[in-house]
Amino acid sequence: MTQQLKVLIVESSRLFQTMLQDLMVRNGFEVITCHNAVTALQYVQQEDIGMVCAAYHLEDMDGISFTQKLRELPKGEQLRICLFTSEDDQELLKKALLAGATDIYNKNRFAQFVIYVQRLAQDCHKSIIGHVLLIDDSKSQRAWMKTLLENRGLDVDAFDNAEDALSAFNKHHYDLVITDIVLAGNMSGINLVREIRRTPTEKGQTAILAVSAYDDFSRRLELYHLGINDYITKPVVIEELVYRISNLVQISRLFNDLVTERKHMEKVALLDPITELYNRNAFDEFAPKELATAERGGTPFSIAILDIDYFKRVNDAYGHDRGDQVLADVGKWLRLTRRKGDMIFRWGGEEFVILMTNCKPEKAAEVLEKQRSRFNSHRHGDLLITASIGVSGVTDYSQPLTIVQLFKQADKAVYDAKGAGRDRVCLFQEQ
Ligand code: GH3
Ligand code: MG
Ligand code: MG
Repeated sequence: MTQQLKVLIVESSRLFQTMLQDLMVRNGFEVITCHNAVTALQYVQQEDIGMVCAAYHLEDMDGISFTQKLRELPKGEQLRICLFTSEDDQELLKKALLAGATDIYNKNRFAQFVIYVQRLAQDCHKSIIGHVLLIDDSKSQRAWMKTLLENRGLDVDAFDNAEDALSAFNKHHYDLVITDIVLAGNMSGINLVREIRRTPTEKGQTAILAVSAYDDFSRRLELYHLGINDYITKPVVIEELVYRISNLVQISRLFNDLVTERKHMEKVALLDPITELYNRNAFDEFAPKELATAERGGTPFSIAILDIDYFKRVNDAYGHDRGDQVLADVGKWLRLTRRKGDMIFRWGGEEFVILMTNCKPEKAAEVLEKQRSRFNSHRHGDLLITASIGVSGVTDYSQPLTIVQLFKQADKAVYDAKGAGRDRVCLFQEQ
């Protein structure tokens, strides 16, 4: 997976050479052709060849010796070597692979090779989307790596020291951190990894690829222990590096998508779609905590239940959709008129719950009475809607109540308000 893969075709059959050449050019690769192994070996040394496609039987050498000679060249290790034969000889196949051939193809099943080349082309020309933080104190290495990554489509911020990189890390979102281990400045790559993993937010999970010139086993283990995702030794094999980076960036982006999705799901699970207020799940989640906080701080805490009067009639007279619109309107109205810090929930049906922290029940009733009179003068389209409200609360925690007990008290007060003629606020009274 280099920027522009240069392919050397070594084949004495003119027909097969043309077939291979056409295939490569169609898939966007640059091609050089020759007829024999000796010329091919010279080309590999002079040109920046990434892949060799050669006939198994060449006029001056067989495929196994040719492969071995290719692998012995300075950049031979990184070559893709594909050999072609017309024979289905398993022994020969095994020998070629042992000699270092990447793969061996049968000329009579050329379609298989076509598929391979198409895949390779997809990989080579695919750009990777992502933001990378690169730290390397060698100027030439840094520039080389930055160019390589940018050529693949990545956005790269490069630094020569961990301190500056860390401040960039805290400011921006990165899909991947690639860090050298020995760095300029006072902070090593190991410390940088440690600092990143210490970050308490999701940022702390950012993928990290460590690069080191010294492949020390215990240091590598320590880095994995600290939480790096991958490790690579210098000098790097470009293809391998790009594959690893591509994998890490893709996994990281998938992970981020998952986190976003999970947050969205959590939000959806706690919200009522009609009124966009918190729902009953949210009440179960937050209300006990709010009460516990009030109890710890010794501050008063009130709970109110608002139940729309004769709501069934709205549905009966105007239809369910209109009923939903009224509910949405009431939700919006409650959100707009609440005291700062009040939490509002749609409990279900036409019932709403309001949690009023730092508010005595008598005060809550007074506030809600004002709200109720304004609520009645607020027209929901051409409809006049009224509501009955029950309030309860605690000021003294010598005999603490649970949120369920408080809710039952407020519900009893709603019942009293309904009994007394509706359209009013009732404070819970012990019988
Ligand atoms: P009351 O004054 O005694 O509270 O009378 P009410 O009609 O408001 O109370 P009741 O409990 O008899 O009826 C509540 C109605 O609320 C019945 C149901 O059709 C309606 N309702 C519950 N949930 C929804 C909803 O999500 N959308 C609509 N449109 N109506 C709902
Ligand atoms: Mg009701
Ligand atoms: Mg009702």
